[in-house]
Amino acid sequence: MQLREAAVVLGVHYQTAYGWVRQGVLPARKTGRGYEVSDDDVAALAERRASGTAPRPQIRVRDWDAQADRLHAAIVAGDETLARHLIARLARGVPLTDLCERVIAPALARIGEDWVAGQVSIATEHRASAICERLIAARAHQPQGRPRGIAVTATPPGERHGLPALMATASLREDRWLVHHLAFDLPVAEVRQLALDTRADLVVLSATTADAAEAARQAADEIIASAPGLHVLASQAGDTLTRLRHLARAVADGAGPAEPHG
Ligand code: B12
Repeated sequence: MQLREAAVVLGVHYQTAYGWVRQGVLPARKTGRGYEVSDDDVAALAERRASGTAPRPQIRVRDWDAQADRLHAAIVAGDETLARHLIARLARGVPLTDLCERVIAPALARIGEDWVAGQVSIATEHRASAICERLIAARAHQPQGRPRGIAVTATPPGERHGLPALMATASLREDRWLVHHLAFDLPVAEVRQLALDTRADLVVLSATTADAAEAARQAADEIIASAPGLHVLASQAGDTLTRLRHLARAVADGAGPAEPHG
């Protein structure tokens, strides 16, 4: 249906529906006549609105770096309450994917630099990343309603950086995927079997280091060889959650990469 009709169905002004399209809340296809949206997506959004998980008004953050700086200071100090308040305030108007990508990941990257420079201890780094894990996990709810598809998230063997996989889970759930989050460092056969058992459409393997990216690529090849039809996305350096969602949607729309991405 056209976006104008969708706005009527959803009981909102056209500009509101248009805003949701811009923010990725309501998937749409640009046509010569404007935007076209699927009946299923409109129904799913109507259901989310009815169940109280409706999209919030978005706020424009002027200075993401300053937000990341504040979070960095809080997690280095181990001040979980302050970190929780910072994230809670932003989460009122910022999608979780943006919070992960633009605030939490940069704060963590800075901790990595601090650690290399000998300015923070390993214990401080662990405390900071554990705080971030709890902040994200508390918001990474499984949405209600018909999912876009089923995904399994994990890291390849040997990769103990679990936060990117958690962020992938949060971001895909925000995009209406049903996600089985397996955390980190799993044998490939286990990931593959769970994906088959849950009839998953997609396996996402997150990696932080170059070695782990290579392990993810190998794992992807292994899974695809033994379970044809299962799509696997393996992250590589510089990947983003926005790209992940884009690739995952291509899988859900049936135009997914036949080859492992990586
Ligand atoms: C926290 C942390 C840890 C924690 C992890 C805890 C946890 N629960 O995750 C612990 C303490 C376990 C750890 C261990 C180690 N770490 Co460490 N760690 C970090 C740190 C500070 C943050 C990692 C993080 O979460 N980053 C934020 C992530 C989310 O950002 P990102 O990688 O860009 O991910 C994005 C994309 O991948 C995307 N995404 C996610 N999934 C997917 C999937 C697909 C398909 C796509 C498209 C996109 C996508 O989403 C993310 C957000 O944008 C980094 C510093 C840094 N620069 O990141 C060092 C860092 C990664 N660690 C490093 C090192 C060296 C190690 C150790 C080897 C240290 C040691 N000597 O023991 C071990 C390795 C352990 C192992 N075998 O894996 C180095 C790696 C250097 C390198 N390039 O190889 C870094 C860069 C620190 C540094 N500056 O040197 N670490």
